[in-house]
Amino acid sequence: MMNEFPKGFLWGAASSGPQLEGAADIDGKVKTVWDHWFETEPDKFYQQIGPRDVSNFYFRYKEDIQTMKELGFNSYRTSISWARLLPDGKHVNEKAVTFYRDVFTRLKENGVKPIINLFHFDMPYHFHEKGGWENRDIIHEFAFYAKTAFDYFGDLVEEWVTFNEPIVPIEMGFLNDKHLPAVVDIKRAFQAGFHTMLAHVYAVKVFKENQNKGKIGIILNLTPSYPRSENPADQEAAKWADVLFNRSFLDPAVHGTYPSELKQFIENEQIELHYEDEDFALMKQYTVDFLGVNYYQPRRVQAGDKASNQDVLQKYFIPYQWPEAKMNPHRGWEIYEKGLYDIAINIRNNYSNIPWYVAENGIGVEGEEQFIDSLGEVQDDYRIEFMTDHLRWLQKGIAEGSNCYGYHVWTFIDNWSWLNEYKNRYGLVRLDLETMERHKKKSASWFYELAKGNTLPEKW
Ligand code: BGP
Repeated sequence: MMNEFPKGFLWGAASSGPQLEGAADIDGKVKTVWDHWFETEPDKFYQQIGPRDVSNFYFRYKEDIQTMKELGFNSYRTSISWARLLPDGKHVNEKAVTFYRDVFTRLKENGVKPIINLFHFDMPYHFHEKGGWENRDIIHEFAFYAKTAFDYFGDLVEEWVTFNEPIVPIEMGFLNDKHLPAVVDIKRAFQAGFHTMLAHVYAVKVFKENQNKGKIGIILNLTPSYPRSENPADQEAAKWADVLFNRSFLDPAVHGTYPSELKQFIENEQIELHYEDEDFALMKQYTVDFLGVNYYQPRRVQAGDKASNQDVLQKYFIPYQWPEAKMNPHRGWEIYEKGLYDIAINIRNNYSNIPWYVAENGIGVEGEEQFIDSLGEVQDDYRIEFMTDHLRWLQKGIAEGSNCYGYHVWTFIDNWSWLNEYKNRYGLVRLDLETMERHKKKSASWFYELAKGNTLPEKW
C-alpha cells in the first residue's frame, strides 16, 4: 500500500519522569532543580503549578500502560529520575528499583517496548549546588548513574538514551532564564555543554564496556536552519545557527568530532575551554548506535550584526520572522512540516544514514476544553492534521532512503511542562486537573488506526 510505513515501525509516545511521575518528595526521591526552583520562585511557574502536581504516573502506571496498549503503542519512551534512583548520588533506592522494574515489566507484557532515557532536564539539586554541568566531576557522577541503571534494568530495557535535548538546559539555563542557573554567559554555556557531551560519551563507554545488550543513543532537538534569502550573508547566518544549535551535539554524537566551525567560534569569542587530552579520543570512539530526533519547529535566520556587543550570538545570526509562516499561536512556534523531510535527508546524506526515529513531534494547544463534545471527548482534529502532515513528509524521506524506524508523538497524557505547566496541552489523552482522570481525545482513536494499520488512515 502506498501509505504504508516500513515493517516493524515504532509507534508510540514520549514523556519524561519529571513531567509525568509525580511522587516528587516521597519514597526516597530527593529534590531536582525544578523542585528547588518552585520552592524558591513559584511565580515563575504558570498558574503556580509546581513539579509536585503532575499526572501521578507513579501511582497510576498500571492503568496508564493499559491505555497505551489501547492506543496501539508498540513502544514508549520515558526517563528514569536520577534523584529517585540514586538520592545521594551513591546509594541505590530500592523503592525506585521496584517501581521502575514493574513499569518496564508491564510495558513489555503489554507489547510496548520501553525506550529509556537517563536525563530529561532533571538535575538532582545537590549536584546543581556543586556546580552541575559546570563541574567536571559531574561526568563521573553521571557515568555511575548510567551504570547503575544498566545494571538494575538492563535485563528489561534494550534501548537506552543518555540525554533528551542536551542543548536545552544549556541554551535555556546559560543563555536565558528558563532553566537554572538562569544566567547569560556564553563561556559558562560552552563549558557546561562540553561536560554534558562528555557525560554522554562516558555513559556510552560504560554501556559498551559492560557489554549490555541492546543499543544506546541520544535524543536531539534538531531545528533545521533556513536563511531569509539567497544572500551570502543570510546563508552564512544559517550555517552558524546550524553549527551552534544542531551540529554542536549531533556531530560529536554521531561522528565523534566537533565541527571545525565550532572551534573557530571558540577562538573568535576567546572561550577558554577546559578539557583533558583523552576527552576527544573517547568522543571519537564512543559514538551512538541510533539517534532520536525531536522536531517541533524550524529556525529562520538572517545575517548577523558583526558589530553587536549586546549578545554574542547576534554577531552570527539574527532570528527572522518569515511573513508566510504558519504558526501555532499558543506556543508561538512555527509549523513547518517539510522540516522533517529536510532532517531525514540531512541524516541520510551527512550522518552515515544512521538509524533514527522521530522521538517527539506534537502540538501544544491552549484552551482545549472548548473542543470537548457532548460525550466528553476533545475533538482535536488540528492534532490529527498536524501529525498527518508531518508523517507525509516523513514518508517521503523514508521513500528516498532515510533510515527512519519510528514515530513518537509528544505526548501520551497531557503533562506538566517546565515553566508552562498545563497551559498548552499536547496529549492524545486529556488530563482532568481536578480529578486526575484521563479521557481519550479524538486523536487517540486516530493514532490507534495509524499504529495498527502501520499506514496513514485514508479518511478521518
Ligand atoms: C521538548 C521537551 C519536552 C516537552 C516538549 C514540549 O523540548 O523534550 O519535555 O516539554 O518539548 O515543549 P513545551 O512543553 O515547552 O511546550
